[in-house]
Amino acid sequence: MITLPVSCNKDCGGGCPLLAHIDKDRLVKITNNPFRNPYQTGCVRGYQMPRAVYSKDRLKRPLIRNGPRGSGKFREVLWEEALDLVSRKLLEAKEEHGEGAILPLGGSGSCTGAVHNTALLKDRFFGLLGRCTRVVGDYSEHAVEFVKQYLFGKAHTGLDPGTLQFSNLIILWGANIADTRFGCEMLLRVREAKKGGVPVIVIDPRRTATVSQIGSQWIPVLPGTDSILMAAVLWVLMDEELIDRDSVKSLSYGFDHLEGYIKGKEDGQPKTPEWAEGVCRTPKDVIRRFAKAYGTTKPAALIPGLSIQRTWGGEEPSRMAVVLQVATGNIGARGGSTGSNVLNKLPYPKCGTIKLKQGTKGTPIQVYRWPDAVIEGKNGGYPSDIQILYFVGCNFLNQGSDIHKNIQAFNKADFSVCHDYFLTPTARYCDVVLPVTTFLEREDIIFPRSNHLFYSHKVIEPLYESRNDYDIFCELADRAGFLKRYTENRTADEWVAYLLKRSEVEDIEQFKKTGIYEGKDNLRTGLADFASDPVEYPLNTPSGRIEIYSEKYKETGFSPYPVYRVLPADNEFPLRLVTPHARLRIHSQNYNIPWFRDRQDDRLWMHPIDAKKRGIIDGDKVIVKSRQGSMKIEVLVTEDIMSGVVSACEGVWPSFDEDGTEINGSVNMLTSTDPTEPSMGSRTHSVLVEVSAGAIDRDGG
Ligand SMILES: Nc1nc2c(c(=O)[nH]1)N[C@H]1C(S)=C(S)[C@@H](COP(=O)(O)OP(=O)(O)OC[C@H]3O[C@@H](n4cnc5c(=O)[nH]c(N)nc54)[C@H](O)[C@@H]3O)O[C@H]1N2
Ligand SMILES: Nc1nc2c(c(=O)[nH]1)N[C@H]1C(S)=C(S)[C@@H](COP(=O)(O)OP(=O)(O)OC[C@H]3O[C@@H](n4cnc5c(=O)[nH]c(N)nc54)[C@H](O)[C@@H]3O)O[C@H]1N2
Ligand SMILES: [Mo]
Repeated sequence: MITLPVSCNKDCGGGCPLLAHIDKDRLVKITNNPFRNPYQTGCVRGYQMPRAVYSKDRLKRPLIRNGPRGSGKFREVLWEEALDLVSRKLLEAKEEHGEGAILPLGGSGSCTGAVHNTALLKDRFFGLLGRCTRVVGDYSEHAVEFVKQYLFGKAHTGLDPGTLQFSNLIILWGANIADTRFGCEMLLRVREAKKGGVPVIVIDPRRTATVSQIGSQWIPVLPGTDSILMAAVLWVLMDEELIDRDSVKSLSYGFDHLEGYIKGKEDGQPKTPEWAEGVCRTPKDVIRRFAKAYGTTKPAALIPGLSIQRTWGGEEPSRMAVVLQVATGNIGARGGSTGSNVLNKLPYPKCGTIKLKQGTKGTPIQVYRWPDAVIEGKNGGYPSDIQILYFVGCNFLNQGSDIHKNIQAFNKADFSVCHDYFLTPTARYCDVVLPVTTFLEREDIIFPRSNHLFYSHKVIEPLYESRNDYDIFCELADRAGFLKRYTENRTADEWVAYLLKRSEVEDIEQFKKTGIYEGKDNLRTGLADFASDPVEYPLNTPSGRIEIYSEKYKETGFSPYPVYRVLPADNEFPLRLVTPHARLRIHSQNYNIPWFRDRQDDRLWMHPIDAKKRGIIDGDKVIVKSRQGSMKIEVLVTEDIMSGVVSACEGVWPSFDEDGTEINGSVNMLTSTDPTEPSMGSRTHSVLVEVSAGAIDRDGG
């Protein structure tokens, strides 16, 4: 048995330091890396990765479709045939069709590596090829990244999780870190703080694993109404004179505008806890107690999840959370936070990645609207008529909002290609599917969400005929005549060696042996310099301070300071659906592997009051409908969710019965590609639905 350090090159944001155990060229298990610090633990998705690697469903050879789209009928072909076809189609599109005829999508499949990074490799290839439609934005954090530039300019807003040992209060606002991780240290750091007597508060429509595992306080809030709850917290802070006026004055610009709004000077409505309770359903006394504790306990780390901004109007809580940290004097303080995206990384140890050679030009489309851009094209006001869809490391048929629309987009395109290691719902609709390696079949340097680099060894040879994305793009670049520009004469392994040599890692052998390189300071707080001396270290905003009021933001057509904005109710669809991330999946990954599927709770959570009203009992199969579509799903009746809200995890692969009804509970049947504005980000947690017992399939009746 030999052991080698590895690290998940996956999109859950963990990137944990792990150890692969190999016996006779076979990967037998994965455990924690013994050289890690005690807070850096992996999770079941990493430990159980051998189940994905050796799954019987792994794609073995390239596939070319020979049945209707989506039928799953393909013939296995030799690499030469598949690559020649893909290359011919790309070059034809380039010559015969207009600018933007090719739409490259994806990148989250492997996204933490320096070389085997599906975002970087894809962009490098298509930048050199040309004729592509430029895509901007992302599904994860677009609204918060959008507002951040107005609030802070370019500053980093992350924190090193070790700084939580200095917090006296931790607020997880729509963040379910027991399941979604937010870096491999966050959970144990928060748990340790709680054990040491620090209160941890979770604000979520569901009583999540984070609440039960950490033993924290649960404050329920209706989804998409966080801006209301935040406004009421500000009202109490003002009313109780708990605003840190020094912090407000030295660090921010325009607080007075917001203060007028909170007090009701603009619209005659003071944003009191009584008012807030009517909309966000958090009890007024809870709001008051929470605000007082928050205003009197320093330092307080407000850690917002990304969920609060994947909502309609999600820009507002993303701005208001920062105001809360300014108002309570927690910006830049060790043990505090900026109140903004904690995944917005602080600088890494110096180490390069494979880079873009040439960017794609032209008017961009927003990724959230990709199917609309394909279906509507220039006639619909989009910049191009798209002929070719090219997916690398994503499952957007499933993960993009509105599956019906995504299928329509596939049917509109002339040709579609996918690189993956499974025949995902996206791959099933493609014309050509190219089998790729997993991270365990190649060397890479991994960037986790902390001041570390991890080394991830190749622990087994590529299975079957799978190839690295890098090598696939090399073949296509060769056929298109720009191989040297793509590779700069380096193989993938030579790239890893080249980047390491130029990195700050001095003892490369040691790094490969332990798998862990630690940067100099692991107790950094975003905006610490600025907060310590805002004159010496101003932000690059017009005022040099945090812009609570922004003239530039006003140009978007929305309020220059944060206000509450809530999706209007719809009587036909009275329930609010949230679609959180599943503990045992990374989005849609692992759904096809029985071990994970059997252990993942993929039921629709529903409160007993809502169930009773509809004659639904625990275990029933029900129909969930929205304006976009419908799906069938089993119900879990539970008090762990607020009444008026239902929840089902994203990432389930769809399957349809003879009538065309989706029967697995694949939530993007219900979501819409109408984005939140002005950022144009996703709003997958703002879905209005109705649930009916119409399809009840009860034993004996
Ligand atoms: N296991 C696992 N971990 C992951 C991922 C994964 O797929 N699986 N994906 C990774 C990626 S790419 C991302 S972007 C992040 C996503 O990170 P998040 O967006 O933070 O994760 P979610 O699970 O969508 O939501 C977190 C919690 O917010 C609650 N919530 C939903 N809507 C609202 C709301 O309007 N207000 C409040 N206060 N709470 C709300 C949900 O009930 C849920 O418990 O997770 C990363 N980590
Ligand atoms: N309703 C709803 N929908 C959502 C969300 C939500 O909260 N609710 N969350 C959204 C968010 S935040 C995100 S980030 C997106 C994610 O959406 P996707 O990016 O589509 O996520 P995955 O399902 O993880 O798809 C990644 C694919 O890449 C493949 N893969 C893994 N490694 C490699 C590799 O090295 N090379 C190649 N070529 N392929 C590889 C995997 O097998 C998998 O099929 O989903 C979004 N969709
Ligand atoms: Mo994401």
